[in-house]
Amino acid sequence: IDPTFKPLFSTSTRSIIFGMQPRAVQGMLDFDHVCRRERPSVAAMVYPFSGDHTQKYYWGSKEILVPCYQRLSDAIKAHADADVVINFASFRSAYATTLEALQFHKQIRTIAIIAEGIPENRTRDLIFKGREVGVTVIGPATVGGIKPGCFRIGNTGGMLDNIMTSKLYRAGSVAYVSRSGGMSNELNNIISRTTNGVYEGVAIGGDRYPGTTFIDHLFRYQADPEVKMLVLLGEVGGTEEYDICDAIKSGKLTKPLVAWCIGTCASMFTSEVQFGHAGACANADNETAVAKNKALRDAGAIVPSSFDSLDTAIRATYDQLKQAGIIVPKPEPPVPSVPIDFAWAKELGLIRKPANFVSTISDERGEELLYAGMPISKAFQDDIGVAGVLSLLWFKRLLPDYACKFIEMCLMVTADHGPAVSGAHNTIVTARAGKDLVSSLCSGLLTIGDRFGGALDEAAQQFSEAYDAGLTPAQFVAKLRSENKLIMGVGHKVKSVTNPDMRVTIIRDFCKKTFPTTPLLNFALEVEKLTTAKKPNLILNVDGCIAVCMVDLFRHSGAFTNEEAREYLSIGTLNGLFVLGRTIGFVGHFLDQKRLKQGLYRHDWSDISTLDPTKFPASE
Ligand code: Q5B
Repeated sequence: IDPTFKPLFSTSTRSIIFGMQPRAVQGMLDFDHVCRRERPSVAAMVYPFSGDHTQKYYWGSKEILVPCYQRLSDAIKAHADADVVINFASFRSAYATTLEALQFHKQIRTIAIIAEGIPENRTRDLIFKGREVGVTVIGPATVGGIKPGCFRIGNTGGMLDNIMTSKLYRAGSVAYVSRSGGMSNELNNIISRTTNGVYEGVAIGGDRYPGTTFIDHLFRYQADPEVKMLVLLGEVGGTEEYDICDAIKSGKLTKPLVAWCIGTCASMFTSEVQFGHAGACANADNETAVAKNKALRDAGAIVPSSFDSLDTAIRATYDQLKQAGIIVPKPEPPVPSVPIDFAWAKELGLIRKPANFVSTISDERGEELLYAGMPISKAFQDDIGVAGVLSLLWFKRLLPDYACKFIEMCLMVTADHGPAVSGAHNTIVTARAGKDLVSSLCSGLLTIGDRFGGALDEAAQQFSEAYDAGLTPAQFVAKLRSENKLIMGVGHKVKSVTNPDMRVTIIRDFCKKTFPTTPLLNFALEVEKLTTAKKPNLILNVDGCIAVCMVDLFRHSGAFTNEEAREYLSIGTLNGLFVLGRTIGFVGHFLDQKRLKQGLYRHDWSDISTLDPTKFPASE
């Protein structure tokens, strides 16, 4: 037993994560939680492309803030208890960032480099410099490593369900080395099924020149009194395994070692095979998996006849150590509770929760945007136009062609009515006050109401109630007059019998021609005859005409039930047509004013009658 031995990782190990890797950080914190660590293993993150800030993560079911620094040096200085750097930098910048981390070798004992594809000369330089200053470099091209119950490097061990299944939340007695994350997961699984579990596992990385080699870690395990047996999962390529043979033969490695090098199938190929890892290719006979397995067996390692019997060999070795009293399994701790992310639990069908929002008109969650169930590509294939889209999003159904045409015409005729109307005027004044498009547009839109452009819904109500009640046009006019109410949808400031509104003519004639029937429009036109007889400007105006035609559409197109027709009138649908149409004009007025570089508008005094209240009291 080496009294100076200090494990690389413990329950208090803290790390600094280089790179924006929120999933890996959360994975480490989740691992900490199931290991019942007192403090998070992630002390800080470093991300050069944003200023210093904090990020929110889960700690169990609570939330915590993890600091994120722009500079690695700042993170290391601010977190003196962190002695591990997990470097997620890309293959382009991993060399430079690892060099920087190595400068802090008085504090940083371990650096894990995750990136694949770092040029070999650079890696060798890092290995040399790491050894010079006594820093353990794990990787590159690795997932890292894991010490159950203590510390997890990045994504090692996979998702939390895998961690739980392989019981990596508490320590066993078996330590392993492998090349990669996939091989490590395989060992986590095998060891958890055949022994009292993993004590520690490191994946040294798939490159030809790993920062630390199999033997470096096996020597660590040899020195660690808690490790009772060793497992090696090597592969074709490289000669690292021969160092292990030498160590066994020289008595430096005495703990039982179960070993297997994968890639024995390479001999079945007529030419040399490059397997998935950069280093997984035999450049000489002694680099083949077959040769290395034989050498390991000859040296005294326990080498099964094939990978398929690796588990049997591990189990047999473990059982012997147990029988000999070298391994005394500890009582199994209770399985820790695992908080599951809401989204994941929902996907698994484990939870349900009433939604706060219900939406039935569009859905962008799938591969393609849907408008009321219609894929956007179909909307274009079928050329449904803007009015078709409106009918899907407002009424959740595609209306017949004539109805879509009618809606499109409504948008066209209401698009603008010159700069003098109240809404356009306000848009223009707002634009000239230097405001932006949305503010200027809103200023105009907020002008829409009972008197200006917003009479459609009430007009539809008034006319349909009278018609449904069986009133004659004259009775309707008299009734509203007796109630001192204006007839909504009737009257115009400039249009009149002698100066007819072409917009109304267009809409009226189209509906009469194409709609199945237009009883409410007919009724409104009879009303118009009476009102214009009193005053020529009391015409059925654009609001009124669109409103009554829309009621005829709701009631007689066959696309709506009676109940739906009633509902659309009662919830205030029709003003939407004017709002939508006139938005086109208001945006136009905004752009016009900006193009003309019009300055701040100030109303002329001559156009304001300013009265002195002391001379002209309101009461007079
Ligand atoms: N009288 C539109 O009024 C206007 C009467 C009425 C019975 C009526 C007025 C009105 C109902 C609301 C409505 C939409 C304010 C209009 C639009 C879009 C626009 C705008 C644009 C565009 C016009 C004079 C006399 C009085 C009143 C009586 C008036 N309206 N009686 N029912 N509806 N209509 N709004 O000309 O006896 O003299 O006291 O409120 O449908 O906004 O182009 O500008 O595209 O942008 O100022 O087309 O009709 O008339 O209010 O001085 O009244 O007529 O009781 O009678 P005027 P007032 P008396 S379309």
